[in-house]
Amino acid sequence: MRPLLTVCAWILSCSAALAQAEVPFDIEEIDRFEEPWAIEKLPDGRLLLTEKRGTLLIINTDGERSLRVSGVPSVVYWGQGGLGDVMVHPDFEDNRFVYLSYVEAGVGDTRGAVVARGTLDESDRRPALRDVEVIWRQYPKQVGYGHYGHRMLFDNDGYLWISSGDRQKFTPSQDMQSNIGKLVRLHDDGSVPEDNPFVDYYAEDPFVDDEGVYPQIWSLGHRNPLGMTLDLDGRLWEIEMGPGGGDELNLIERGANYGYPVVSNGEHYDGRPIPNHDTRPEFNAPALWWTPVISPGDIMVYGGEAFSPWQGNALIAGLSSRAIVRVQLNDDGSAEELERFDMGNRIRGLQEADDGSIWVLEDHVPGVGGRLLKLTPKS
Ligand SMILES: [Ca+2]
Ligand SMILES: [Ca+2]
Repeated sequence: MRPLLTVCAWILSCSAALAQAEVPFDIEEIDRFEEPWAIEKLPDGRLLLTEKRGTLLIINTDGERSLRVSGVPSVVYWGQGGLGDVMVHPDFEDNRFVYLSYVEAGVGDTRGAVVARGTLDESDRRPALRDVEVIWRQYPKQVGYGHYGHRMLFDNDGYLWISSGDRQKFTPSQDMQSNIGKLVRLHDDGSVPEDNPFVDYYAEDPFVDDEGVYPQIWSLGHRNPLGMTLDLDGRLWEIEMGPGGGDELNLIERGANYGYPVVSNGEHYDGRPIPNHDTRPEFNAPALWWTPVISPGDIMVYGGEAFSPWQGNALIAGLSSRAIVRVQLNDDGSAEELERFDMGNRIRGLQEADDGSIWVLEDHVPGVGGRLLKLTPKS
């Protein structure tokens, strides 16, 4: 028979675990969607929302009926691909620029992520994207339907950042003649900044023609980067899905190599080992990594007042972990997980609202679809 004291200790630890899972926010369901992938705030507080099959919606944040935007390019919807991220230009109020990432077909059985820019026209009753132009493409296109990455960000200097996943092909992440498995840094029209780290990479090599994609590259050795964010000091952080184990949070440095597929703190899905980061110090190690995985789908840094203890912390959307993970980002480039809120469903997107409340996107709730939620401090 189990001694009484042990049972009590067991019950106490159970209740402690439950208390930890208690969330400090109220959750309001705003609306339901089909496979929503990304949310972005418009300057007036409304939201843009993408659905993976190829729908762009404008959401009135009081939960009133949303408007479908016409003029969205057709997308390849299969596997992990479809319509992906949405982002507005920092000067959106003047230029009305909206950026979309999505998957397009190539020759034969190939495909790849692209980023397109258009202008949002709301002069009519029905909103439309006009003058849509592809300004960036993953190169080269690949067979398969996974690891597009294709998150976007504008930094405080107005540069456009795109995360480009490894397309489940491993070695392109280390190949400088491919922009796969990289973070790229561009001007807002897709042109390459002259001061990018690898602009002169092949300058001395007579066998490499100079029209490659390598000048776009800012950092390499990434796997499937599904989120980028600036912290309150303007530093760029990125999260990426590891293989079997080894999800990563990385502080991004100019020209750095993050090691994949040479090193990873996870292993191949079939169990074959991948050397860990500490065996190869020439590669940048993650600031924080997870085994078992959290499956990070998005990241944001919180800057608001509503959840003031979270100011400066990163919030990470967890897919398989069905959680929001709160992480402290330290001045020395390290990071630590502070707590984890069990949300019960796959979290795909996070966006801070003007009042400091937080928009949360669940991409698949069984029997329901996807949901847009709003988190506000517990009343
Ligand atoms: Ca790595
Ligand atoms: Ca390993």
